[in-house]
Amino acid sequence: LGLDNNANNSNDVKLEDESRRKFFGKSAIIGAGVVAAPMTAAMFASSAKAKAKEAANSITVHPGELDEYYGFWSGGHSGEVRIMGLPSMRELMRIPVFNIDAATGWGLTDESKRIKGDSAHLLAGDSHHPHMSMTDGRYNGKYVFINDKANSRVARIRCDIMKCDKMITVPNVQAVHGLRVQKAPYTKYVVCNGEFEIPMKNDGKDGMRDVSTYRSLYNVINAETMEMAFQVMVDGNLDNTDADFDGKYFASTCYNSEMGMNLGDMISSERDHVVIFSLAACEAALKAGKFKTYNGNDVPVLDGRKGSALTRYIPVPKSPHGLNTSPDGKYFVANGKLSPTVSIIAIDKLDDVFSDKIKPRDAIVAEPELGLGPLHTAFDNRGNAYTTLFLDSQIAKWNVQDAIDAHNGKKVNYLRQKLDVHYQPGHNHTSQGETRDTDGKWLIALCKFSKDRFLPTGPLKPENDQLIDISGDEMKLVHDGPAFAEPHDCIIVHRSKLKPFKVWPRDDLFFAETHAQAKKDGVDVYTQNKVIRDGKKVRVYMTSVAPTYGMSEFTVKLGDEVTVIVTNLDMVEDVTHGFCMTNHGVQMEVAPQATASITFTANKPGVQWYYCNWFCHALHMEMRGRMFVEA
Ligand code: CUK
Ligand code: CUA
Repeated sequence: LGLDNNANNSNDVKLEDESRRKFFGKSAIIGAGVVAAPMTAAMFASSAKAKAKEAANSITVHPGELDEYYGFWSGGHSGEVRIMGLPSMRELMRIPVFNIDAATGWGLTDESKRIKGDSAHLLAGDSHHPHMSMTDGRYNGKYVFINDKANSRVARIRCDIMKCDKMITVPNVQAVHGLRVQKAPYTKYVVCNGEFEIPMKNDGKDGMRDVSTYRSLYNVINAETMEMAFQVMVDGNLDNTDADFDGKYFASTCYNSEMGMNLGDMISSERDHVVIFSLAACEAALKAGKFKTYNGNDVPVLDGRKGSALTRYIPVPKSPHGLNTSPDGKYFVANGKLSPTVSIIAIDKLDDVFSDKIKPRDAIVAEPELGLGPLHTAFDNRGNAYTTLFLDSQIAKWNVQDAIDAHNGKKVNYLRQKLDVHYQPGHNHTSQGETRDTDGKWLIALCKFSKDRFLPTGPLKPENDQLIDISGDEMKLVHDGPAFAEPHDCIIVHRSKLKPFKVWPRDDLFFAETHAQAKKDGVDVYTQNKVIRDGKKVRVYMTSVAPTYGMSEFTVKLGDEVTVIVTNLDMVEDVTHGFCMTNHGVQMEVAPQATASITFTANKPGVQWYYCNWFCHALHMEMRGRMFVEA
């Protein structure tokens, strides 16, 4: 969506109003194809500083105090997920998922490679949409799911340990984008969109240039086993998705119903659509065996193309983007992107759409005009919606019922306020806003550009995650938060929903396979320090108690495949040790009561020191030992 990357390419700090005017003067031209609304001076008249002072909600979290909310932020093409504290906006932790991480050893340790499975060799990823499992439309604190657009993967984070514990590569599709969870009665399924169209038989043989063989699939994953449940073939591609609060319907936006292969073709028709999926119809088709399989895997693929009983296609203005369910469970809101509108779909009309009593378009109860480039919408608990306007760099606050009344001819202004944000917001999210517990306190705008908002950091600049107080009648911008590439989406979860462990349970499944290997080797990891030779493979079991490893030296032969298994016996919260083998690119974290292992080839002769790389004790520097590598 980089429609205006070159505007205002200057390090000069300008008066906010002046630089905004320049910026919009240009973007109104570059954003051609969109109806340009003139920006009035009044729209820019706000003084952010004064507004922040009047804010009702305090963002101050004094030293020693804890935040009220956990935020789960996606990390975009950094491949990770971040945990934020709100309202302080302090970054509390990073959860490496689709990337590799030197501090924790994610992607390097045997445990993380097992979790990554068939994609363990991939070092990069692009995480977009973090969403927590729910029970009856409320966060249940169990899992956070996240997609990898770059490598068509979906991962799960266990919220008790705040680590990724499952990962799956979705077959038959390319680029898994929009992701949500089933909200009710509970998260049985994780749903996600296949974005890029590909031939169903994508084997590089004949026909890969024949677009008529290209398809996109809707992907339904069992949340507990993290295995594919089924897929649904659709017409057009798929972008973003969301679920209702009844456990009946899912909805996805499609921006390329043309199946165009270049920009011009993708935006050629005036309308694209929202696909509605009936879960009951899909499950019935699955039960009746009405599916096919492709590419040698056994994932059932249902046919949900136009005319099927599984889906309905609701025409909307071309190239919609975000899809958001209002927390009262009444509406799906499809965000216009190229159209200055959002399309409000009444969920209680969908039964009639499926039984063909009404036409798909008749489910749309309003299409309010909000501004330029609507991408995503969030909701409070007072019937208001907050839509990001990418091109206008604003949040439009509007009232859903008023928009419907206006659509029906009533003289009412549904727009409540437009707030400048800095700049180009993508996703936004309200506190608990995708659940029945939406509380109308905070709104986050994830701005794609920061430009002049922070000290300049060279040509590459951070993004800007802005915190907005929405508790009063007026939105108030209260905090600018620089963020490294690239939070797409976030959720804000009340801290009462989460009960993370303080130390690892010794029988945790995360390292169960490592413990099973130890058992086979006859080693008790909690009491023994032992070297097991198995041909050219050597397994080195050692304990750690600050500030020593249970083993201060071991010997291997040049070329041996060495696995070091460390079990941290420290019980004290936060006394994490590490293991680093110098000269081998080997590093990992071993938190209290955990077992962690890492495998490498001993390809350097002589003395190689290993040491603890997580600061643990006054004698942390002394926590080391020697590996003798015999040539
Ligand atoms: S997408 Cu990035 S701004 Cu992947 Cu949810 Cu809309
Ligand atoms: Cu153990 Cu540092």
